[in-house]
Amino acid sequence: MSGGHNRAPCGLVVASVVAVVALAVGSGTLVAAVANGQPSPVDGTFGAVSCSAPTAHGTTTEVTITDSGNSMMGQAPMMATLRANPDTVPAGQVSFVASNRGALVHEIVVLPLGGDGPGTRTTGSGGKIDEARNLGEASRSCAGCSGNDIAPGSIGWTTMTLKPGRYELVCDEPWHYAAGMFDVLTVT
Ligand SMILES: [Cu+2]
Repeated sequence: MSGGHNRAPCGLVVASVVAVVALAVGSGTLVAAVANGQPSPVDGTFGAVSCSAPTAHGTTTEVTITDSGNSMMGQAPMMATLRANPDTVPAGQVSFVASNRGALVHEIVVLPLGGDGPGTRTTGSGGKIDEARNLGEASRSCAGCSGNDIAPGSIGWTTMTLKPGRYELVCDEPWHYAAGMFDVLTVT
């Protein structure tokens, strides 16, 4: 245990120190990205991530997030993708490890799939969807559970118990869902 601190909002105790593991590094700027749990920006390191998730509980699905920066109008990400692999897992504990390999901040939120199918949620005036049925989320940089967002070049993670069914993994940063940042996870 980590001495009773760093208890994440979703109830999991996360490690107080996350090892810095550089993957696929093509740039010398990606060093010491995690200090005191505060990741620093890793500009210019597209595709790289600056930390690794702890050993996950249950079945792990890796969620890869990419983008090509903001549009010129600045309101929506370009070529933003969110893909879970595998996208079918057995019921029970499921861990999501989300790697932000884009240039923008992202997150993943797990919601029951709506009856109209993926990508059909209504986007409000602020570019956000209704998260009232949020089952859990990964939205911290190099840390578990719920926070503000996952910085570029960082990993966020969370674990939850899921019943059989279909779920939608979404990024609910403003206008990201509308730009196509969702994927379906099937729990069998
Ligand atoms: Cu996003």
